[in-house]
Amino acid sequence: MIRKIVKFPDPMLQQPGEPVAEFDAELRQLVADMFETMYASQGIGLAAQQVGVCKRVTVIDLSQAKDPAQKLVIINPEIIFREGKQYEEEGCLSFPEIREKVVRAAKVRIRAQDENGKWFEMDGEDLLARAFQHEIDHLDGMLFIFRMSALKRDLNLRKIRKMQRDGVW
Ligand code: GNR
Ligand code: NI
Repeated sequence: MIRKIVKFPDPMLQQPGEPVAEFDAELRQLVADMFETMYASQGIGLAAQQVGVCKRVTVIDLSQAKDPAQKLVIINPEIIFREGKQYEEEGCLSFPEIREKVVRAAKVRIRAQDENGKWFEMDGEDLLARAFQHEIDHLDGMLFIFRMSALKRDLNLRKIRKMQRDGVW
């Protein structure tokens, strides 16, 4: 089932997610719905808060459904290693129309659980590292607009306010 994507400034987006303790049917349904919702919106990642669920669950698929081997379910993640810097453009499904460059680590290693509760570690660089950091930020209640320079943040906040006035946000 496709779920509705929560948009900024819904307070849900700035609330840290609760760690997942039960790897049950409800969790598997959430994960399935998150993939379906992400694909329907042409995203490469999605965090549970973006569908109104305050849990530390995220899905990533850089192939956008073209390669099943690239589907990642990442639960209760932490970044255990980071290296280097990259400064590239990001978007966020909770900020339609907004794209901006954000500073991130170039490489990260994460430790996380899969949908069965099994712990794994995974390295990512470039776009995958960016997706890991963007999604884990969501799980901590942190949004990419607060990673921009103050100038870019204010410009984008003003753009959002205008879209809200025009009824297109
Ligand atoms: O679809 C998305 N694209 C993207 C591009 C660069 C870095 C991160 C992302 S994630 C984003 C979808 C989203 O909002 N995930 O939370
Ligand atoms: Ni996002």
